[in-house]
Amino acid sequence: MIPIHVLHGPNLNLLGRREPGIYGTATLDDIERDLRVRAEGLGVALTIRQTNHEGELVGFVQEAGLSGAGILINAAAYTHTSVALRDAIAGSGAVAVEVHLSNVHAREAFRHVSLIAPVCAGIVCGFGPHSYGLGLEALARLLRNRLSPLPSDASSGANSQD
Ligand code: CA2
Repeated sequence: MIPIHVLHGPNLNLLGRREPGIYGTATLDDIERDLRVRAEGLGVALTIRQTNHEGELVGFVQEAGLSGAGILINAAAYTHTSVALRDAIAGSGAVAVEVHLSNVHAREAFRHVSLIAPVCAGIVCGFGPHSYGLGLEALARLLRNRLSPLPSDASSGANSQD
């Protein structure tokens, strides 16, 4: 099984209960259910965590790195503010994929900047809860390819198996 830690940042515990106009009606439990079904098909072992605290999120990233897991992260507001989180991802050695429910680039200018994007393998945003599923599939593929690269990938350094 491929280990992946799904990390949700601040206020995402309110998902589905407030601001449905922006973030939809799905709750974190709904997202977890969908991810667990997908994970089974992908051969992924999931650990899922949410916190409202920056330091705790940094700790979750460190734990994922130390355990050799990949990271699927919606850092919420810390995406745009946290150098500590960026340093944690960079230092963890983990392959990370950034996800967002909303299309952050279609929103306020301060959401256009992600401090963690440069240390993530890729970003999925704008597809609501489906962003997580897409991110999980992409991350699982990257990690599987890392564990057993196709011969054609050996010299190219490419991530894709397509
Ligand atoms: O679109 C996303 O997934 C965001 O990461 C959500 C963050 C926001 O700061 C990012 O710019 C984009 C906000 C999460 C707050 O979630 C709430 C859910 C329901 C009610 C209130 C907040």
